[in-house]
Amino acid sequence: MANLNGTTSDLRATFLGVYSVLKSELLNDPAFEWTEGSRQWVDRMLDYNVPGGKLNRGLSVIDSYKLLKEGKDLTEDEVFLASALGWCIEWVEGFDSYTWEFQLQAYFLVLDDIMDNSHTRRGQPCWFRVPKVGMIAVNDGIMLRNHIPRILKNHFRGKPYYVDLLDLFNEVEFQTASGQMIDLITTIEGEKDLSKYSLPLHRRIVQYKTAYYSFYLPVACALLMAGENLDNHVNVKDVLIAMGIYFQVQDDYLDCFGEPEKIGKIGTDIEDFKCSWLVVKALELCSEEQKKILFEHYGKTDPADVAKIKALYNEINLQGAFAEFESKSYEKLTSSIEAHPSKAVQAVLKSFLGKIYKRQK
Ligand code: DMA
Ligand code: MG
Ligand code: MG
Ligand code: MG
Repeated sequence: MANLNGTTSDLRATFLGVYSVLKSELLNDPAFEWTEGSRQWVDRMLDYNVPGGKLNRGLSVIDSYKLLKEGKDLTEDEVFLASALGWCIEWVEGFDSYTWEFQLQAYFLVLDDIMDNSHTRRGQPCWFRVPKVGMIAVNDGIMLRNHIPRILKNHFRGKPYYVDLLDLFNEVEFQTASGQMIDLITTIEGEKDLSKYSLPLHRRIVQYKTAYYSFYLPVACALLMAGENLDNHVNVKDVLIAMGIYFQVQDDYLDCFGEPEKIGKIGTDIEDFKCSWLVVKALELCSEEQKKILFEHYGKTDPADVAKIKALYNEINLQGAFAEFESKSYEKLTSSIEAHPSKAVQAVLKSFLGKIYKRQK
């Protein structure tokens, strides 16, 4: 392995090298009698859904770990392990070739796209839309989920923090699945009722479906590797949750106002009757007349209905409301970060915030 403590591009190369190692271990997992066909299927499924792109996400475990070690050079072994954890999160999140994102879990995303009836992800068809894949994608999602504990077992079984690591992934997965559940059951056909949508409900959904996962998980992994007890870092967790909520508001905003070429996906929130930040904010800003339009056209698949909603969003200047939310969130997050006693932890949190502030993708 090249200079492990060198530049970002060295790190990226190392990180990709670790992916190859992990993949080849999974494709030769002794718990299964592999055939040519089954090995090829998993190989292609992994390459389609897991890596690609900027890799900021998984790299953030290495970055965070390094910052926690206050810049001390990492050993080859430490870099490998931090990368392996980074990849577990990618497995969990998937990697968006165009976005920085943590599209939570390759596995959550493969399933999310089925449930949200989405068309594209990372500028290519969603995995379940690939010819011959279809609903096999459901089992592929389960497969991706099962790869995580296998990677952890292969590389962390002897570590003092192994149990905590397993527990962390389990907790966060439960929280994410619960968030996905409340995201989905608010949209049940025949029970669509915009009057139940509010900022507190939105906050609850996004905290669970996105925040634990995308922000708390990588930092918590780095903290465990650094020998820390997570119970002593509740304030770090709180800041990361707040950041995750801000991140999902951006995702909601980009679903409607982002450029599909940049975000790599075409929004479906209006059609899906999602409790998006945009519709919640619109309900707050609308006149009684405008509310009628919202109630009549939100959650319909006809492009004419969608266009009415988008025109209304423009009329009430939702873009302006979002810009205001964005700068306020940035200020609040910055001051809670600066209140943290450890400079190393501050650096981890600031690097996360810097990566997402005003993101276009
Ligand atoms: C993201 O919700 C949450 C999970 C757990 C995938 P989403 O459906 O808004 O994500 P996306 O916009 O990427 O489909
Ligand atoms: Mg989705
Ligand atoms: Mg979804
Ligand atoms: Mg979205």
